[in-house]
Amino acid sequence: MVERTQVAIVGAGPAGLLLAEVLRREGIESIVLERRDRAHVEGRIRAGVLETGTVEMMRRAGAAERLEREALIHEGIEIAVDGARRRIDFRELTGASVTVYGQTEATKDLGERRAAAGGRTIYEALDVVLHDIHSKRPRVRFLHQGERAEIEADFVAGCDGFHGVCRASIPDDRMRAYERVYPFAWLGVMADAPPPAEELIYARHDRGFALCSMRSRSRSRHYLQVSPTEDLEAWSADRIWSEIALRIGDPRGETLKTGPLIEKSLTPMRSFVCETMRWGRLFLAGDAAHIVPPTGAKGLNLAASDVHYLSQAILAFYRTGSASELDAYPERALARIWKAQRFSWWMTTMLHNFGALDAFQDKLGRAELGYVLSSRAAQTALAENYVGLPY
Ligand code: FAS
Ligand code: PHB
Repeated sequence: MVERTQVAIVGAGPAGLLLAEVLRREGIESIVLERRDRAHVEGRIRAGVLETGTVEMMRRAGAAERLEREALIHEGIEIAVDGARRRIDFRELTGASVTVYGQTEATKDLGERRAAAGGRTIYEALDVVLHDIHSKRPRVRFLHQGERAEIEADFVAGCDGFHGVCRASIPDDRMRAYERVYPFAWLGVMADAPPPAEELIYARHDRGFALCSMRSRSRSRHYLQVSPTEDLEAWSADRIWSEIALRIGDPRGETLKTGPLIEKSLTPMRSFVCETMRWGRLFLAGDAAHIVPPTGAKGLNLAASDVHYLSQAILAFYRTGSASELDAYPERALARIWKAQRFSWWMTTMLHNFGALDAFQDKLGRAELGYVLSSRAAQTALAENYVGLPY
């Protein structure tokens, strides 16, 4: 059975659903194909900090109502160095703030919005394969409930994340990609415990990096720098809590409130950019094209800015018949992607311990942090990038 639509979107993560809903509200049809079931997609724990631009994109998708009611607005962050805490005042330095709201919740809101509006999302769409991607009628074949099916469209949006099929459908010798892998990972936990401070705490310590973040005033999200091959079983709840307390400068655990852990995971740290964001009528957006280490809180926000540029280009094509904005999409998106890559690499190298792995880099990171905490100009640069550079 062949179904016809304007845009076939592969992946129902934040990039795919945001694109689908922004386009739908502008009268552009799409079908979203997602390999996993809806509960799995909406249950994944990932990012938690939204730039102003991402909140605006959620509004353009008509999915910001709950976010506007429940999200926390943060006007700064704290940085702890060997236990001493300093605040970076975003409001004072840039006039802007960030929004703390779980990616899980944002994905749920987008999924509900799309279902309520009758938008077509096919979950558990397996074996997705792209065909005729250089023709005017690209097709996507897949298996659904044991049946072979096919979608014919004008364009295919590859929003299927780092391990998806869309980027993999670009021949290696035609793809320009850049990568850096970091010699550490993040042990992340979600806990039913109030956060230790009103705002996020980024900590640099001889024992390694730590981050105290949150999803609400009663639910915390914490991260610890560990080795990429760390055995999570070796980390009991007590060990995790005492290590966080040590690294944020609260060795006796006076400010860190503990509670039951509801999730524990290991996140590898890499920087990756595929500059070939367009291959015929295939356009990549989000993690399908780029990965940032989460230290700069840019992953989800870059997916949103890609969707901003791609939706504009697709709208211009249907409104004017001109493909010029589609041709310009990779360059426009990459200009912002590389700036966010630089910021994420900078935050990562400044706040993580390279130890004996790269002692010189370790010294540089400490010197960089010392400079940031002593210079208003450097704090303004950090704040400008953290709240989000303009689209
Ligand atoms: P996603 O990966 O979210 O979504 C892609 C979707 O495509 C998935 O639903 C997948 O099932 C589907 N898919 C894949 N292959 C398919 C196929 N063949 N056919 C059909 N569907 C397919 N960012 C932060 O700022 N802070 C964090 O703490 C943070 N933690 C993270 C932890 C992890 C483990 C990961 C992977 C990322 C994390 N990120 C974090 C970054 C994260 O927020 C991503 O940038 C964001 O999820 C990107 O969204 P999408 O591009 O939609 O990709
Ligand atoms: C999170 O809340 O999950 C989070 C916040 C800031 C980061 C990374 C992760 O830099």
